[in-house]
Parts: sequence; C-alpha cells; structure tokens
Amino acid sequence: MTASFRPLVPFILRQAQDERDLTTSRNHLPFALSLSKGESLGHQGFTLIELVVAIAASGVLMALLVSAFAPGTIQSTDPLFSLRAAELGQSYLEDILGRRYDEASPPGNRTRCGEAGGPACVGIGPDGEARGTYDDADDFDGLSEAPVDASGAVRPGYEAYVVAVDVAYAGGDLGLAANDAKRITVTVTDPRGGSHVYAAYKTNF
Ligand SMILES: [Ca+2]
Ligand SMILES: [Ca+2]
Repeated sequence: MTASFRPLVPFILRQAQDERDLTTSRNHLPFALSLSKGESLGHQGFTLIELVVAIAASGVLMALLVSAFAPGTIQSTDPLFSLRAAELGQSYLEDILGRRYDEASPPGNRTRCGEAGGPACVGIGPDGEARGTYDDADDFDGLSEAPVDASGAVRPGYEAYVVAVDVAYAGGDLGLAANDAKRITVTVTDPRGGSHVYAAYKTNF
C-alpha cells in the first residue's frame, strides 16, 4: 500500500513548489504586467479612459495657449519693420536733399532759379534722366522701387520693402512763395503692408 502512494508525493510537492514560484514571480512582476493578471487598477494608476481624457484636455489647453501667444509673436516683429522703414526713409531723404533744388539750379545751388536775373525753374519731375542719373530733388517725384543702395543694387534684406517718393511745391507750409520750397514725402511699405511716411522740405536757397 505504501508503495502505491509513493509516486504521488513528488508530484504534489512539485505542484506546491510551482504555485509558490508563480506567486513569488507575480509579486515581483512590473506594474504593466501585473495588470494583465486582472488585478484592480483603482489604487495603482489611471484607467485608459482617464488617460485618453487627460490627453484630450491637454491638447485643448495647448491649442488655447498657442492661440493666445501667437498674436504677440507676430506683433513682436513690428518694431523691426518700423526700424528698417525708418532707416530707409532717412536714407532716401538724405539722398534727395543732397541734390540741387531744380534742374536749372547750378551745382552747389549758388544761383536760385526763378529769381531776377537767374534761370527759370524747370519744374517737378525727371528731366529725361534715368533712375541712376537723377541730379535734382524733384527728379524723384513718382519714384516707386525696391530700396536700392548707392550703386543701384537692391539692398540685401530689404527686398520685400517698397519705397515711393512724392515731390511737390509747398512753400506755403513754411510761409514762403509756393515755388521756393518743395515737400519731399517718402513712403515706405513694409513686408506686411504697413505704411511708414517721412517728409522733409528743400528750399530754393
Ligand atoms: Ca534732373
Ligand atoms: Ca527735375
């Protein structure tokens, strides 16, 4: 009788050992693997639905933050446009003011056109010259171009700007005869379409 039970003892012992191994291994499994055993999630983390809801809420919050800060990012470039427009306006005004008053004014403006004994003033506009050979202030009237440097080349970094020039008699603004002063107006349009206007007077002295 004893001999008939002997083969079962090692099996029972081995089975008991396997169960202890399984229990021990399960207790040391990583969290993710423990979930596969159907253990409760209530006290160990978030459910899948909770994670999906949290991700969706984060996406909405991020979209709101981006939309809130984006206008400020665009507006922060405005000072740069204004600064470059001012540089262009000043540069063009200095260039134009450095020319003689009228086509009939001799170099150095030593004689006034239109005065007694002097040549008659020619008037507003180019006198048959091309852009590169303008020699008096009103030759620039009606000009509209991408900003160029002294050599006539478009200024690097300013390709998207447009400079327009208007020259008109405006002696009355200064209490002079109308033909004794010209108002030079330089309008710079920046890449976003913003308009920057600068003006100066050149007198017939
Ligand atoms: Ca001229
Ligand atoms: Ca002229």
